[in-house]
Amino acid sequence: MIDDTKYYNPDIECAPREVLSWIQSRRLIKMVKSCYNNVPLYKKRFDEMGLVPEDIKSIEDISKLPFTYKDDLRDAYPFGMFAVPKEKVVRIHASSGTTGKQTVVGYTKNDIDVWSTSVARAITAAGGSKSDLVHISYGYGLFTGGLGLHYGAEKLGAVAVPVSTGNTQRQVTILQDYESDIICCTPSYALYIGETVKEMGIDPKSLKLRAGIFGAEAWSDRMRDRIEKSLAIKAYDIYGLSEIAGPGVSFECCEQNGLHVNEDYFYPEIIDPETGKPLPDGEYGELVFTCIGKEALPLLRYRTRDVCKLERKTCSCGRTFVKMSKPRGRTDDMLVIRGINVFPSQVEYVLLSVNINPNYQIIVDRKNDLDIMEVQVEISDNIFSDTVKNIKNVEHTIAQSLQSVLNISAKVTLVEPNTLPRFEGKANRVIDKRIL
Ligand code: DLL
Repeated sequence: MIDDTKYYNPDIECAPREVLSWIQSRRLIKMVKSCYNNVPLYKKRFDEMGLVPEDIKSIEDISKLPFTYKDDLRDAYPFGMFAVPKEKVVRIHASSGTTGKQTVVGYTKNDIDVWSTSVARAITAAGGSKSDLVHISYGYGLFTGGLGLHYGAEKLGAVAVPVSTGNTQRQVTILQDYESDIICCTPSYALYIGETVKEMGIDPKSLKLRAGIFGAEAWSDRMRDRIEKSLAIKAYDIYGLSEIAGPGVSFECCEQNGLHVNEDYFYPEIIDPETGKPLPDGEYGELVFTCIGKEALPLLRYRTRDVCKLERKTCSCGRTFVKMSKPRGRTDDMLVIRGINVFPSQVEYVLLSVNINPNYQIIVDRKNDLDIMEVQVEISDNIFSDTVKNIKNVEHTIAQSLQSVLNISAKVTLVEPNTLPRFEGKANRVIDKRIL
């Protein structure tokens, strides 16, 4: 007997695999027809490949389909890949566009329902219910974080508190006064809110808060420990991207070990980013999604550039949805320093492993044709007031750990408390002077 207080849609979330495959096949067939008939780019790609919609008979045929790239959306800016007329579109969002032209995404009424349902499942998996107050500190606006969590909380029947980002002391006061049960924001902002709780002299255990739903950027399990301690909560991961829907494409359950993909709506594959060939479960590669439940922007095999792996074991929570590992980072976040691949998340890992809060900045430069990397690390008051010798020791320890994890030497500079930027949204910790 399924305990349906643990799931938002128990029949789907715990469905036998054959049932899921059947749903996926039916939806894929419909989606492929819509793409071919309504999106000129897809018609062109199919024609070039000699493919017709009738070639797709089940989900097994997915690898016959062409890929879609971020540049396809940019080329069609703003609405050129929409598969429905404007009268059917009820919402627009857009990606931040920090690495080029924005990508604009659209939703029909039904798409908003699919998305809100996905987020309602995520909040339920983090232990949320109708009786909870959900404090939302993701940004509201074209970014999908704020409104995504907001509609999900309302769909569930919980109380959505649309605080958005900024004014961190006020955030803490609201958490205290409203007695919020769940907080949603980026993990970097959660850490900052935790610091502010401490600075305000508040015991985190005195807050009613019991869970946090954090995503929009890569974060490690050590970072999870840090956040859980500083806010006295359980911290759950939520993943998503605007092109596919927004937050809620996948989410963590009570195991806190991998994210269940809402695969009745978003079908995942892992491919080798170089060859484009599908990789087996358990191998790291690029995550690719096909929207199988969306109307306005039904993307086929969208290349996310996120690096992770899939696992299809039964989960103790009872869900049968495939799990993806926490994304390690993005292929385009990766720095190549003296030929070695470095992800900012590895620096975070090193700092947490030597018990230092991950407030850091990576500065990459080139001198005499040689790449150099400096990691500036902000440390706590007690270390900073220490002797110069001790400071040098801490710098040395960090540099050694960086060397062993990254296989690259980096200059480590400790900086005074509260001097590096804090982030209310996605953190941007890299200054690459080679490309400025
Ligand atoms: O970041 C949607 C979102 C909002 C997800 C709030 C979770 C919470 P975009 O701005 O389009 O959408 O950025 C998508 O962010 O391809 C990943 O590289 C990264 N990302 C999102 N969630 C996670 C996560 C939103 N949990 C891009 N872990 C994605 C690691 C994440 N990276």
